[in-house]
Amino acid sequence: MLKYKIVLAGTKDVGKSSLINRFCDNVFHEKTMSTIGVAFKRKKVNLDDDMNLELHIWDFGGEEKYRTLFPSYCHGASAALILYDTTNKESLIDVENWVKIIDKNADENVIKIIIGTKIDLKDKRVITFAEAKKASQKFDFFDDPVETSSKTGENVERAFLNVSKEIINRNLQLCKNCGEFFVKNLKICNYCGAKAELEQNN
Ligand SMILES: Nc1nc2c(ncn2[C@@H]2O[C@H](COP(=O)(O)OP(=O)(O)OP(=O)(O)O)[C@@H](O)[C@H]2O)c(=O)[nH]1
Ligand SMILES: [Mg+2]
Repeated sequence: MLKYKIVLAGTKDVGKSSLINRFCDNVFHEKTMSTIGVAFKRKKVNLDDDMNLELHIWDFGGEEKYRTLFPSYCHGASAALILYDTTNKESLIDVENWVKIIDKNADENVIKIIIGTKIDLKDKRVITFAEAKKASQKFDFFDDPVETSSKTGENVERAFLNVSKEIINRNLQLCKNCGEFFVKNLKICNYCGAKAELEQNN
């Protein structure tokens, strides 16, 4: 089973741990404890074509004092999910700070994706999809923002599936000889030994 590391970032209380809990355990709590330092969960994801992978999901306390931990955990991450809270303007402004840390510390081809949270709180919404999309274009995020609710579960799975598919896109290649997926960097299919053909988008 292929294993990929992903990290979640975002302002305190933006809903990082809640998103992970909904995705991994299908639960939601109105009251949560702030994450102290770092937390970790794994989750198997099944994609089309019998493609399975395991996500190793790292969660960080958004409190200022824990931010110093974040850079060292960026190393080796295939994707970084940066969250903003659709009911909190500052959380979208803070996205830039997280992007800077990720750009400085993560691998060059890390997938950055922006995720809005708490869309069930419709009356409290202060950030439109268009505003978030602007940020996503400015900071070179992969794809449009995905707006989620960990309370109702809306779009939570979609957010992680989008990321998983892109991880596969960037890291694996379909062997034209035997039809298996192999790790692109190997440049040779580790199932049948065929030499990899260069992909057009590379
Ligand atoms: N209504 C609603 N509340 C949410 C949602 N997601 C999170 N919350 C609430 O927001 C609060 C903070 O959620 P957490 O998941 O602990 O936030 P966090 O980003 O992990 O916070 P730190 O660990 O302190 O950085 C909790 O009271 C959650 O119940 C959501 O989708 N809808
Ligand atoms: Mg947390």
